[in-house]
Amino acid sequence: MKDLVTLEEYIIRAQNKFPGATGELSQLLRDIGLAAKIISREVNKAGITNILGYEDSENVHGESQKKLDLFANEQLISALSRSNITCMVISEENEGVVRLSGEAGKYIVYMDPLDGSSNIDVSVSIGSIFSVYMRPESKKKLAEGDALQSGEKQVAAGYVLYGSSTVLAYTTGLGVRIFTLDPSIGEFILSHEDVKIPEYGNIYSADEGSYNFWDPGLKQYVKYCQEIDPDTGRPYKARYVGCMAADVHRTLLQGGIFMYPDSSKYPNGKLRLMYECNPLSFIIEQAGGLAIDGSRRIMEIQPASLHECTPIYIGSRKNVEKLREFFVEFNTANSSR
Ligand code: AHM
Ligand code: MG
Repeated sequence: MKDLVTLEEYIIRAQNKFPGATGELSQLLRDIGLAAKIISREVNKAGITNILGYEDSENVHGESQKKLDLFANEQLISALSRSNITCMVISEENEGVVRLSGEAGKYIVYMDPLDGSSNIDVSVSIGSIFSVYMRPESKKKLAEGDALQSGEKQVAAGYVLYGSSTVLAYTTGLGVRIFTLDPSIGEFILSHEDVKIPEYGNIYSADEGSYNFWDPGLKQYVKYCQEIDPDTGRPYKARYVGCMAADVHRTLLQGGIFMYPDSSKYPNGKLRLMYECNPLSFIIEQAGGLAIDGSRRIMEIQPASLHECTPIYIGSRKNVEKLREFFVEFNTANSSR
């Protein structure tokens, strides 16, 4: 029988390879792993407890929050408070920064505690996404602006996907690994080491219902995906879960492209740069793929605010490069959509 490696063991082994490491980032990842197990348990029983349904409050984007969103937010914040190594958390569910008691803590964490929440009521996959930055060293008291760092400065990022099984994927800039939760023993077990995204895939993923709001370049690219050409594996298959963590997870393993564009409906896209696009771009780039906003690398964008949105096109290198060709050819500076 294959040796099983748990998330905890793996993180400790990885840390031991760096003699000077303080172990703080390892602790932070283990804390997130613990919160993920608690959230996973709750997600699985959401249908049979009164946790399902709307809480009487709205988040910063004016969306009604569901109980499970609040539960996930609380669990992650409480897990990150345990070790005094995180000084602030920025969450989709909190308008401002959440300052933790370990004010001197070394790390700033961004998170989307429950991604794809409209899937909860219909028992479809949901996720949690996280992104970790260092606090600026020289500063004793941090201002909100200190959290506005580009994605290139991430020291770790990952997601948890509560799907037909619960998986946790993370990177610290040395490749991507995926762990799968064995609920019978309550442990995340290493299932994929050094994951590489296929350099080309035949799946495209976008909310095509919004086609008429799109720019010409994207419309033409989607037509290209649908053309019949066996040599390039077209027509592609269309898949769209409505949970970015799930759509990107499939893209990571099977290749292809996930797109959430800017449009006349969402002039800056809908997905959030700091806790959706940057962490998933870090994962995909570490696996050999690409993530752009149409022209720039997502991780090079300098954020101006905590909750800002960006368009995103993310996936296999060859698919993203092909899409970029369509943008160059068909989009003009003032394209009428
Ligand atoms: P959420 O984090 O508030 O649940 O929303 C983000 C989600 C993404 O996971 C997903 O890709 C997108 O919103 C779906 O949006 P749409 O319903 O416009 O297709
Ligand atoms: Mg989300």
